[in-house]
Amino acid sequence: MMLEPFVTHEPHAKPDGDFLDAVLHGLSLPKKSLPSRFLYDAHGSNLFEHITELPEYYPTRTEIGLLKSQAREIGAALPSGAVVVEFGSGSSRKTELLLAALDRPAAYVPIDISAAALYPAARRIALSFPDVDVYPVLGGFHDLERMRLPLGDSRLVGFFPGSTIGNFSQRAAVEFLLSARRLLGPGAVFLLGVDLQKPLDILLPAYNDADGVTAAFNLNLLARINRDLEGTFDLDAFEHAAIYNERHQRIEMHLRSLAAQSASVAGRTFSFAAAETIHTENSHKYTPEGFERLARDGGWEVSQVFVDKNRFFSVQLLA
Ligand code: AVI
Repeated sequence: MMLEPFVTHEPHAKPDGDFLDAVLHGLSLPKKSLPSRFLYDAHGSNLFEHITELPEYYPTRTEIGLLKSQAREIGAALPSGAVVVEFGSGSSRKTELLLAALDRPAAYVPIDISAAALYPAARRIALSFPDVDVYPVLGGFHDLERMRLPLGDSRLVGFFPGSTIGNFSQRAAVEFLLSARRLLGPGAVFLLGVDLQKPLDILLPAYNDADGVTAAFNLNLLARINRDLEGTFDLDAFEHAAIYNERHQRIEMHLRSLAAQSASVAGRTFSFAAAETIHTENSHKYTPEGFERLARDGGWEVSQVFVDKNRFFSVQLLA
């Protein structure tokens, strides 16, 4: 049953102002960088959906394969009558697999910052699982601290698939895990998708596909600045670059300037040297031990790990 969305917190302030402030700040840094969350406007979100279907992009199909092939084991590790709380639920594409694996799930609480993604997905889940009460919550990761879930002592199962945690800095990941712990309560468990370290001949093409979809996804950030912030970026004068940073064990996406040039944003001019980059995203790749340490710093213990046969991707159960 689809229930009235409940508002648990004051919605977060002015998204457009956030974008302008973040761009002016990020382009003023000695090493220019922009927060990766701004990659996901409507066009960027469509491009990301396209990325998840590319042959080179192994994470989505590997995680879906895992949720399908190990559904019995995952279901057995989770409480019956669970209330599933999904963070950044988006299109809720993997939720059906989890709900089907659970014994009599009671409710589903998708949390997402985009109303356009949240409500249709919540409605779809409510139609597919008529015995599950669906309570959509509009909000982003920054709102978690102020959210309350009036769900009594239900058996809460947090769900955060997709290895989106890999896009957070170490510090942001710990803060997110602590917020999730506080929101879900001490008796909850948390199921997360976590991408693992692997050879570079698999990793690099996943972020630099032959069709150039990831390049378009990255360059769309400049198009968005041009459109929304009176930007004057020449999109042909920048290229997509994805590199592996050994020290930080992460893929980094950058936009590399092909020449010395300048561009302005809302009337402020920024100069770029030839080959200078704007760092646009990190995607951390974990070892099982590295993720265990991160989980512990965030107030959780790893209780079970599900991996595919190639050990490319993991679904981690925290308690
Ligand atoms: C959303 N996130 C888990 C993706 C990743 O793999 O880090 C974002 C992405 N960026 C480029 N391709 C995919």
